Formats: sequence, C-alpha cells, structure tokens
Amino acid sequence: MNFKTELTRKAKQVDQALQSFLPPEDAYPPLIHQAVRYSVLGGGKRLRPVLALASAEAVGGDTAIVLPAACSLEMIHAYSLIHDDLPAMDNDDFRRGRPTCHKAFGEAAAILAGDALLTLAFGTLAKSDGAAPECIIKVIGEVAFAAGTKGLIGGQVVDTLSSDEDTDVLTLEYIHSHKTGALYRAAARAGAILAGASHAQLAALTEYAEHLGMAFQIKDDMLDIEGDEKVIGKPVGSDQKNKKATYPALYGIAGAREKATQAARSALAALELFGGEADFLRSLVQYVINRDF
Ligand code: GRG
Repeated sequence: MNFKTELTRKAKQVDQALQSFLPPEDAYPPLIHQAVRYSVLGGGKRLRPVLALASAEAVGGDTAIVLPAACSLEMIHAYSLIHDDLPAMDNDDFRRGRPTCHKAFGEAAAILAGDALLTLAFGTLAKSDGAAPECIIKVIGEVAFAAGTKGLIGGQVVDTLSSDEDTDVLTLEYIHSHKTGALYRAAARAGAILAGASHAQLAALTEYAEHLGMAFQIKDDMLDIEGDEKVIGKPVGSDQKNKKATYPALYGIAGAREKATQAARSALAALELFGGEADFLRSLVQYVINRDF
C-alpha cells in the first residue's frame, strides 16, 4: 500500500460524498448554500473522515456504510473552523489560503453557515444506510457527545478562558483533547462501530485516536511557529499574538516535538492487536507528525 496514494483516494471519496450531501449553491436562499459549500469544499485535508473510513477498514468493514458518518464529522469540523475564525473568537482573515467565511460572506452569514453545517451533519448521519440501526443510533450519540460541551465546545470554552501565562499542563491537555481530540475519537469510533468492531477493537481504536488527536494538535501548535504561511494557508504566529496556551508555549519547541513523538508512539502501540489491515492507520500517525500543513 502506498500511503499517499491511498490518502488521496480516501479524501476524494469523501469529497465526492460531501458534494452530494451538501445542498446545491443555487438552492434558495443561495447565500447560505454558497457560504456552506465555500467552507466545506474549499480544501482541507479531510483527516477526520479519512480516519473514520480507515477505522472501518481496520476491522474488515465496508467503507461505503461509513461515508455519511465520515462526512458528518467533516461538516462539524468545518462549522467549528468557521466559528473559530469569527471576530468574537480568533478573528482570523485567512484559512486554507483564502478569506475566512465571514470575510467572504459577512459575519451573519458565517454564523448561520456554521449553524447550518452542524444541523446538516446530523441530517447526514441519519442517512447512514446498511449498518444495524442500533449501531447508527449509537454513532449519533457519539457524534453529539463529541460536538457538545463534553467535547469540542467544552475545549473551546476553556481555550477562550485560558492564556499562555496561566495555563498548566492539565488544562492544556483538557483543551487539546476536547477541542481537537473529541472529533478524532468520534471519527475512529464511528467507523469502527458502523463496521461492527468487537469490544477490544473499539477500545484499541479509541485509544489510538486519542493519541493521534494529541499528536496532531501538538504538531499544529508547532506549525504555528515553524510553518510556512504559504503552505499552511494562514498567517503563522497567531497563537503567540493571541496569547494562546500551546505545547511550545509550555515546553518550548523541542519539548513539544518530544511530546508529539511520545503521543505518536502511544498511538502506534494501541494498534498492537491489528495486523496489516491497520497499516494505513500506522502510516497516518507518521503523516500527522511530519506534515508541513
Ligand atoms: C460554537 C461559537 C462556537 C464555536 C465553536 C468548537 C470551536 C468553535 C472551535 C474549535 C475548532 C478548532 C479551531 C479546533 C482546532 C483544531 C484544528 C487544529 C483544526 C485544523 O484542522 P485541520 O488541520 O484543518 O485538519 P483542514 O483545513 O485540513 O481541514
């Protein structure tokens, strides 16, 4: 298996499904559908949906069954980015090399586009077909949990209340594992549950995803310092400017690199019970910590 080829293939599969799940741009009222499609279809690595598909494959499942859930996670991710970029949050002008949603469509449309995507995500999840109904219901609960106050929102709230001067390790771990880790965890669990994973497989993939999410976020913190803004598509140095609590702020860049390596090692160790069917997930760990965007 060539990892890059397979990653591109999976991301394309997700893009095609997203195209079909999102309302067309000219559907009335066009402003909101244009803003939604602009935000979801304008780039992005598709790591969360890809993780959902790869987790299903690791337990021998059919990825087609997982596509609606995978897309629902990308919609929630896109909503969180739109809202995160708003003036009331990070006030960012660029994302993925283009103006942020509120810069392109106005603040009101951006708030509504985020709301629309969160709603559409659950409508899309409900279109899951081919899996046992009790698995689909379980996944709806998992995704709601990840998006809510015990997941994404909880992490974002603590993030907005914290600064680089007063954040300890436990608070930083809370922020990262909720703001970012929750969707990674939900992606792996959704893929595994819909594919009929055993209890042991589900536990292993959950642990894997928690460490992968942490490795991803630490690397993200590092890219905000070391990255090339032309490659990452947004200005670097924004965490420092906004006095954000990050791993490099707490441990320095070398310490943060070591933490990312440890998280990557733990992610790989969690896959011990799998054979070659989890090779893509193993390569994904290396990709996440070595990426340059
Ligand atoms: C409800 C008002 C309101 C806001 C929600 C939850 C939230 C706002 C924001 C948290 C979202 C956030 C910025 C998380 C950080 C995770 C992160 C590094 C995202 C970037 O992920 P990539 O690199 O992005 O996968 P691409 O562009 O590849 O999709």
